[in-house]
Amino acid sequence: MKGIYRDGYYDGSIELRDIFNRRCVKCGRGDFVQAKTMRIRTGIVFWNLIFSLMFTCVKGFIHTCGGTLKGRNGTIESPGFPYGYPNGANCTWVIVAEEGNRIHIVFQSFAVEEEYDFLSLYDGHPHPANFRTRLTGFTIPPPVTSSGSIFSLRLTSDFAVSAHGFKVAYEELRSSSCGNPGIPPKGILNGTQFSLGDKIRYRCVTGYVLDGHSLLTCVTNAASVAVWDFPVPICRVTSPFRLHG
Ligand SMILES: [Ca+2]
Repeated sequence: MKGIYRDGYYDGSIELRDIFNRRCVKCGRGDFVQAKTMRIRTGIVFWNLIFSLMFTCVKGFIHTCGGTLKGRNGTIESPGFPYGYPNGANCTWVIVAEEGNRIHIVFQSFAVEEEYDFLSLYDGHPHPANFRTRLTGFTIPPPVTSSGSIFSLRLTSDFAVSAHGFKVAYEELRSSSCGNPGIPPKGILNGTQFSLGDKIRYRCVTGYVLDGHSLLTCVTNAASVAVWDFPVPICRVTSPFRLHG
């Protein structure tokens, strides 16, 4: 509150000086000092009132939710899903896996007001140092795997306009599992086993071509953790020039 008060007072002073420069060039010095004192007092009361109201409104406006989740797998839904999350949401979910395991999340639904509401992902506890990415809009994001045994999600929404929200499935990954890497838009995945040595294959629906490796193998990296040897490919629309050429 101290900072807000100071800012409010500072703005008031600037305004007074501005008014004096523009309108009171011909005022007597005594009148000006008296007027200035009165206006400063009025300004302090005014800004105090405005910022007190703002603080009260903002405090009452925030909708907190979320929690800590443990267990080998489960789902998380935004509050009110799929009928819309509340305005002023500030919800944090922290998923805690067994030591040595990772957490793999797969989005089943995603719709938040683009560029005004966000779902932030943290590779660990929800601290800025662990920030991984910020999601917004209406496209289902690809699956995400944590690097450690803790993963956090934070939903924040502004004061107006909602959307369906999100639903995400999470599961613990043992060090010998790569996890389901997901299916890109217009893609088809062949393969249901995602552990060390398993292979999966991608292709695209008619009219689209694969960009990337079609065959992925679950291998061990330098840290003895199971990972896919290549990133998930994407499907690009077939070039019209190639179709007609
Ligand atoms: Ca919103």
